[in-house]
Amino acid sequence: MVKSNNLVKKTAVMAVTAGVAVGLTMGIAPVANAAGENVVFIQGVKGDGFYITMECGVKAAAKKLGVTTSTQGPAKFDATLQRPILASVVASKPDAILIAPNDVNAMQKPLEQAAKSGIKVVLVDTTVKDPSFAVSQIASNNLAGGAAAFAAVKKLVPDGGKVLGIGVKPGISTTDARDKGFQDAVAASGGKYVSVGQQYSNNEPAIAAQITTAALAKDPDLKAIFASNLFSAQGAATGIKQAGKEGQVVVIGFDAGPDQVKALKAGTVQALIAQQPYQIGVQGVNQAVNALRGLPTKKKITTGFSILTKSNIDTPAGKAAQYRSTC
Ligand code: T6T
Repeated sequence: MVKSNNLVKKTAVMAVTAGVAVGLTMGIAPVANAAGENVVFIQGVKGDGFYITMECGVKAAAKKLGVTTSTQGPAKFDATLQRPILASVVASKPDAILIAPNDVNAMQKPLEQAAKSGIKVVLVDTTVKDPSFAVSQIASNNLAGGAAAFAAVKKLVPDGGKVLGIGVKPGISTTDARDKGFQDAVAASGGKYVSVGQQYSNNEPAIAAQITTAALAKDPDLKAIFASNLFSAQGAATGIKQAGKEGQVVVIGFDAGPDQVKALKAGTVQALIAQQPYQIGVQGVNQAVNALRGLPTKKKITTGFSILTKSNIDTPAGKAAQYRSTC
């Protein structure tokens, strides 16, 4: 059922929309349509440079479109913590929710119910098993990102050898896809590269560091590590340092937070795959607002990524790709 306040706003907006052809052709709701809709952004986890940067994009787009926003996030990347946040946001009856679901299964029903209650739901970054209830999904091509990580390993370790994957935990659509993209590419190398496993940090840098030191003790001839998100990569870099293997084992990390950029510049990490969280936030708000204002929406939007190395990190493009710690 559509909420009544939503209907009132929508009707007011539609009356204005009729005369605003430019916004319609561009597919973005113009500010003249502003009805002060309320959009809530629920992050995957608080204090993560990726979601902080996304929040900056959300705020910028909201300002442009005359929409009010607020942001919340669980203290850990954990559906048992994200579900109650979603429940209280739904109870506050916003017009739209942008959310990075913590788990493909556990967040399915509550999000379906939110959409059924009339709230426009936009999935940003992560998704769920059946996202058909969502207005739009905006994310990187994570499978391709994992394959790109392997391409970087191939370039830096041309003779092949043992490689390790460090992910977050099974059930997260993004990191699962990156891990698969990487491991599938390793398997397709015809034995030149051999995976010594796919392990999980639970988004804890300390666990990723332990995994790294233990893996190096077990396989001293390990050639490369792919850490598929910010905190796993941060921990992998720490583990490499603790083992005194800086520059001897190639580390490819997903994401480009300040700490990871530091590790790249220091030579502990050799390449970073930077996503476009700011753009994901902007597009997320655009899609939510379009849905609320009766304008066309896109079911799926794929944002890009770039590979950062020591040689391009200080170029204007390299600088622009880095994540923010504040807006
Ligand atoms: O890599 C991002 C995000 O894309 C992923 O879904 C979860 O981890 C991050 O937020 C980085 O910490």
